Formats: sequence, structure tokens, C-alpha cells
Amino acid sequence: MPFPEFPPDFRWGVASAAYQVEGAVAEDGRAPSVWDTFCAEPGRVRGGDTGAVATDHYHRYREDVGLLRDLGVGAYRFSISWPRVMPDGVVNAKGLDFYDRLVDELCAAGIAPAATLFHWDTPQALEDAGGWLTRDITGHFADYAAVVGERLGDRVRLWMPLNEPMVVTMFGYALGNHAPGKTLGFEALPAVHHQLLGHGLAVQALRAAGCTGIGIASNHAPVWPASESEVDTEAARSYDTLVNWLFADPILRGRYPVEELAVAMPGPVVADLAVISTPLDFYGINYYQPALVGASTSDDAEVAGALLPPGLPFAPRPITGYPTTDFGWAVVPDGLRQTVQMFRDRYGDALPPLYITESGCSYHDPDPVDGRVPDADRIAYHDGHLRALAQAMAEGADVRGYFAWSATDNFEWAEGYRERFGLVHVDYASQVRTPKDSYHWYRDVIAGRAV
Ligand code: IFM
Repeated sequence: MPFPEFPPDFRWGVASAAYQVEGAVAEDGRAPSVWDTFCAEPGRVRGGDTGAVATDHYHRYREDVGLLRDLGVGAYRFSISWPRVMPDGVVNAKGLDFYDRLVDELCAAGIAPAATLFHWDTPQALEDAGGWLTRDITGHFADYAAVVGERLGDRVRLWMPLNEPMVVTMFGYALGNHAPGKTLGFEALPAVHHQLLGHGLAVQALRAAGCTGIGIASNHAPVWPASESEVDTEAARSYDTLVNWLFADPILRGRYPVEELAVAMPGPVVADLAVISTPLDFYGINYYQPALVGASTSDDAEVAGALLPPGLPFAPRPITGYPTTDFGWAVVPDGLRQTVQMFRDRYGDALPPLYITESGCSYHDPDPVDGRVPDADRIAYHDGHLRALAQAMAEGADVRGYFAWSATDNFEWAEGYRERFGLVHVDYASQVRTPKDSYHWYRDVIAGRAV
């Protein structure tokens, strides 16, 4: 099948996040984030890896933007490090200057800057005061958004206050395998409401600063019931409500998906929902793989081990019958089409234009030989997902762009450096960058030369 055609103004991009690439964690006034603290605790991150140096992007951003320019991307999604810019309510001028330089460099290369404001690196000082469990943090976040918006709003084309708030809630506050490492189970629900409120306030602060192109980057996936039985179908429905609609419904519909969740939230929920549902210019979907979910059984406690708290009405099951990445994630390109379709079905005309703000795969690529890194599986992944996206668009979806995760290999959170998602290989000892075969393939896609 020939490679599908995308509209001429379709935005081709790649994505990254501050803590995963920047390094320089104690430089130019950057204060610690929850991830610095988490990485310093023995046993938290595979191999004891940390983001202290990462890909040294803070110092090598010019080289990295050069790679993006040669790739031909129209947009680069990066995140701004909150603890670098506004660690304790006071602006750190040197931190903000870094993003000013990065944005200028991108613009000079003809690449539209797309900025995330919070990609999981809460300033440690704010976490010490309760973090996303407190209402106070939402005001800090709005102030930070205003500062960044005023400085960069003339050049940044797309804004995403939050990245994957469900992951922060689930892994950071409910299960504890991400920073800040809390194991609160359902007591983590305030982190949902406060991220949502922080999002809404940040959208308003960005708009007040004259910014346009404001959305979110939120992870979503189709939830498949493990069988046709009533209990599995019901379990899949509960899981779907939590992982797909707990954040999307308040933002796009101005209400929580079920009343039980609304009443469990802190604060003046109805008034907050009016802020949370401030209209967006786009909705960004991060897609990796579907979820197969069944009713939990007594075996699940053992299978899931420490990861899932007891008493949940559902349990994720392994997906079989599809290839998997080296990270063990199922490769299901049609899941992307299904995800887009489920948003269209649920929100209809209330759905703003979509971006795929992340999709990608980790393979344990070989080291470069003669300047080459063959990664046919990664090419197949993006090829398949772009074909599925083209199908969704042919079916009527308004999708404006695709950001491959990730530009370069980087720090994959609790998995450290073993997982490699990049189109560009990074040798962490020398910091040498080597474009993989997938980089050359994506360049051809962008140039309209893909076969
Ligand atoms: O690396 C992460 C990213 O920070 C958020 N989305 C998923 C990616 C792969 O796990």
C-alpha cells in the first residue's frame, strides 16, 4: 500500500520533556524537582539512573535543534522545567532565558515551538507543601504559566499546560512507582482535581498573556474487555471511565464522568469545573497501546504485585496476538484510530481539533556502526500508526499533527536509560548523537517521499 497523503499544513513534529533530556539540574539557579528527589532514593529507578545529565540538552540544544532542522519537522514539542523557571514563586531569570534562547533557535530553524508547562517535574518545595494534593499549588501553577506566557507567547505556537495528568495521579500519587512516590490509592483523587484546576487556570493565564494555540497532552487508549462476560465488560467500563474520561470530561464537557467522582473531589467543584472547561484550541492525545481489562480475581493481587492496590474492581491483562516492543508494549496501530474515533463519538461537535502529541516505541537498538543504527521495528511502528491516523482522518477526524516520541533517546523515568524511544541514538558516555534509520525514514515522510 502506498504511504497515505497528509494535508499540506499537517504539523510533523517530535516531542521531548525537560527532565528526560536537559540535565544541568543544579545549574543557573534550577531548584530540585520531585524527580531529583525520587532518583536519589535507592531502588526507585532502574540501575540507579538519574536525569542529572540526561542527554545534556541544556548545553547541546543548538546541536539538537540542528538535528531537528535537518529532519524537517515543522514543530518541536518540549517541556519547560518549572523548577528551573519559578522554583519557589520567584522567577529565576537565567532559567527563563534558556527557553528564550531555545525558542529563538527553533524559530530561526523554521520550527514552531510547542511548549508543555508541566511534564511531571513538580518543584520539590511545592511538593513539600503537599504538591498536587493541595489547592495552593494551582495558584502557583497559574502564576508560572503567566510568566512563561508573557515571555514566550509571541513565538510559541502550541501550548500544553499539562502532560498526562493521569500518569502523575496513578503512578506518582496512587501507586508510587513514579515521583513523588506516594501510595495513596483512591486517596490520590485530590491530585486529579487540582491538576484539572491548575490546567484551567493556566489556560486562562496563557490567554490573558496573549497566547494562542492552547490545549493539553493527555494519554488515552481504547479499553478492551478481556471477554464478553458481564463482569469483564463492566470492569473495562470502570477502567475506561478512570483512565480516559476522568480528565477529558471535565475539560471538554465541564463535568466529571460519574457523580461519585464529582462528590469525592475537594473544593467548590461546580465553580472549579467552569474554570477547568475553559475552551481549548486543540486536544492532544498521547497514544501508545490499548488496555485489555477484566474483572479482578484473587490471582491478580499476586500478578500485579506491588503495583496495584488491593480492592480494585478491574485488572489489566496482557495483550496477546500482537507484536511487542522491547519495553513489552503491544504494537496496535489501529488502537490509534480507535482512540480518535472514541473521542469523536463521545464529544461530537464539542471536540476541538486533535493533535497526536505523542506516539512512539522503545527498542533496545544496537550501538551505531559506521554512523548507522538500523531500527526497522521503529520505522514499522510509526509507519503503521501514521497509516491508522490517515484512516481516522479519512473517516472525518480533524487531526492537525503528529509528534513522534521522541526526538532523541532519553531518561525513561523509573526505567532509566535502558528504554530507547528516540529517532536519534544517544551514546550517554560521549553524548554523541547518531540519527537512526527511523530518523531518515521520518525525514522522507515529512518531505512527502515515504514509500
Ligand atoms: O517517556 C514518556 C513520556 O514522558 C510521557 N509519555 C510516555 C513516554 C514513554 O513512556
